[in-house]
Amino acid sequence: MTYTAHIDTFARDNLPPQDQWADLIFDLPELQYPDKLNCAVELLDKAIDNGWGDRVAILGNGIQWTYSELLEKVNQAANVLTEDLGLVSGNRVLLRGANHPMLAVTWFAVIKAGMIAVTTMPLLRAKELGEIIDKAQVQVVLCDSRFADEMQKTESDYLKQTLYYFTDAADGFESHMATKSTDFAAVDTALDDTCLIAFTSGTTGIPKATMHFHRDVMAICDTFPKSVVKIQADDICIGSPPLGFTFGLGGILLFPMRVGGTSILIEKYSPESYLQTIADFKATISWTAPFFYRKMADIAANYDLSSLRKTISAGEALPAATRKIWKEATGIEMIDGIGATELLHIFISHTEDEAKPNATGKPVPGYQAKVIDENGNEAPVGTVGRLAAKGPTGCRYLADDRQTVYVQDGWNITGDSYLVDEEGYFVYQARSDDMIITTGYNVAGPEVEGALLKHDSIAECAVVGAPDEERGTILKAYIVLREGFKGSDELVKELQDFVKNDIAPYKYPRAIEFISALPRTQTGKVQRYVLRQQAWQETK
Ligand code: 3UK
Repeated sequence: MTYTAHIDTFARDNLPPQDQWADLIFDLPELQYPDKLNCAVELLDKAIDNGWGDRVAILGNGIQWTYSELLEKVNQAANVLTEDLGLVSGNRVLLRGANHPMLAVTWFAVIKAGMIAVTTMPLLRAKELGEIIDKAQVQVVLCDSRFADEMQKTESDYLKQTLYYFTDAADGFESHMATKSTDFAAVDTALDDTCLIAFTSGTTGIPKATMHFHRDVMAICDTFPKSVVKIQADDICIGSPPLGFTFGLGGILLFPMRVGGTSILIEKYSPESYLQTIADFKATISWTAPFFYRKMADIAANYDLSSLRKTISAGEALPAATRKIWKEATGIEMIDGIGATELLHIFISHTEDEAKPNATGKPVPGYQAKVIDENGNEAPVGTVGRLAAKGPTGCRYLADDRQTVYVQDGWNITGDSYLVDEEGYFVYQARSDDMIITTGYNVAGPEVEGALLKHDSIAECAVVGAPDEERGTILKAYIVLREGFKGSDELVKELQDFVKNDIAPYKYPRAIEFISALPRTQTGKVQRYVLRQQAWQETK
């Protein structure tokens, strides 16, 4: 660690000590990057050098920009940051907005200017925004004016200025941009200068900020999407996750841009509008969460999805039943992959040919993974333990004691319980905190959910441990029914018998409650702790 382009050294000063990092592996030829590397230049300026200037880079919300057009806007925005806002390399700029081509402009501008993009979820409230700004010591916010309310309520001593886009006000971001040159000389950052601070969607405590280098951004573009998805120059990517969630950032924006493809950025989708957008823009690769595919499977037949060739599911485990109905509805074998904010993107997955129901797959080329027991030793085949992974990207929390919880012995410990089967596939069990101990057995809620989801009546469900006077803890299923079904004692009995027929009988849910929707995080994950709390309160 010698060269840095950062004038403001905050990020470098707050990296965890290097002996607390995960081991980094760069043995693939495609992961050899020069010491000076700016990922915005690699993804945008180099696209023009590659002759892709006239190809469509970004579509959506009534906009269609070629790579050349996008570059000009990015350069203008970068000039605003340095000339009008007086920012210098290494400063942090928080980006707040819905998925939209303009959000991509701000992302590239900040990074091209050697600053650090702090990406956020659009639904965050003032309190959460304040915590993020304090933690990353953010100087400037670029905000979609439609999300101004909570921004204006946000307090922090670090924040110097907020600039809004999509506003008629004379000092809006676009009016600044309009006065600027369409040329901008990128800052020559080091490959290990931080360019992105992404907050985890953790449910408790102060949010954790993960720091990612220019090299990390390139590494995720050059591994999973190339070797597993096999993304190509004519691919058009669609996805629902916000760009504030690295699943969306990579899949919808960075991966297509790495190969000269097209990104569709639209702010909000229903299952219907997502399918319609695939048809309208002839999208070829889709990135979203398992429950969203499940909802779409029911209505997919009504849309022309002939352009679609790859569908990627991540964020939560993909139940076998969802894989099956999606394939029946579209003919496409789903690609499941586990990723994490700490590792930036997906590190275990499989190609369509290698798909195996209920298995996440094998380490993505460039990554290594294993399952370990309580002592940190590799667990025998078929034995549940903790997932450990490493590769070209890895966890670096900004000034956070929890670094030594996530990284142990050079491995990233994701907090997931997994097993490796006889064929070397990694099979997800549960978040380690969500394993349920009932009458002496260890049960993974998702296995029971997987059994329930095979029943026609169920739209989605979650299984948690609930208190029981006699048995200590029992399994309780919270179930959302498909349209046309009604909860009843008979259906409860039918579902319980259905599960007992599919998996070991002790895993059946002794309690079942029908609810209208599952509580979810903004990244689409079921909030099992909310249901757990609910179950405990109900029995009090
Ligand atoms: C869970 C999965 C089973 C798992 C993410 C793709 O989800 C992402 O990042 P987060 O930091 O959460 C990480 C945790 O989510 N998970 C994700 N994918 C799967 N569990 N099967 C899966 N396929 O508990 C993991 O530890 O929000 C996903 C790309 C980038 C991401 N940041």
